[in-house]
Amino acid sequence: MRCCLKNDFGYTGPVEQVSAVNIHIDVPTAGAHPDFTPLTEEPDKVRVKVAYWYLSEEPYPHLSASDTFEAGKTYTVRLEIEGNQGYSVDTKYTTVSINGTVMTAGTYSYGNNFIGKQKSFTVTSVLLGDVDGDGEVEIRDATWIQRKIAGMELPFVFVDKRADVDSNNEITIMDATLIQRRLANLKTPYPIGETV
Ligand SMILES: [Ca+2]
Ligand SMILES: [Ca+2]
Repeated sequence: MRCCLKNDFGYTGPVEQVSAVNIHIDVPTAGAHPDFTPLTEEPDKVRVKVAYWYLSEEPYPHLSASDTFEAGKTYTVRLEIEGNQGYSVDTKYTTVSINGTVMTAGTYSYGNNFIGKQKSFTVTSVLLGDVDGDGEVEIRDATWIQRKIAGMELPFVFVDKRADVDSNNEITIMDATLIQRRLANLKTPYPIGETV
């Protein structure tokens, strides 16, 4: 849809109303740093910035890029979405999704070609190697990784953080092997069976 709005940059040509903005931001996990560089699927149309991250409890301290998330705490990110030249965003006609979920709430600010959205995340701790999340590390957990790699359906939500035993951000056969080694009482350099 095109109209002739004047946007914030003094641009008076045709302006396309952006109907959907899809944002991807790293979900906070214990020990990880806040993501200050969210990605958008519409980089030609909009820019997305993190205004700030804060801990959602008094006195609501802001986080810096070097801070790490703690398990059991809730954190909130505030995002700013602005249209590039020739494009406009508005809460009236722009749908904002974060990590695939449409944000029906969380609008904290809006204006001429500007939307502010916030989203809270609670950081949960996990037992490293407990792939199925039943509270124990067993040989079955190694099997689940093998099945996952083989592309098979699993009867639970696969959480990478539980299964990525060597923390290389990939789920590989090595992660399954490390669990097997640990269960055979062989030493591994990773805290398998511990809360991370
Ligand atoms: Ca398990
Ligand atoms: Ca891994």
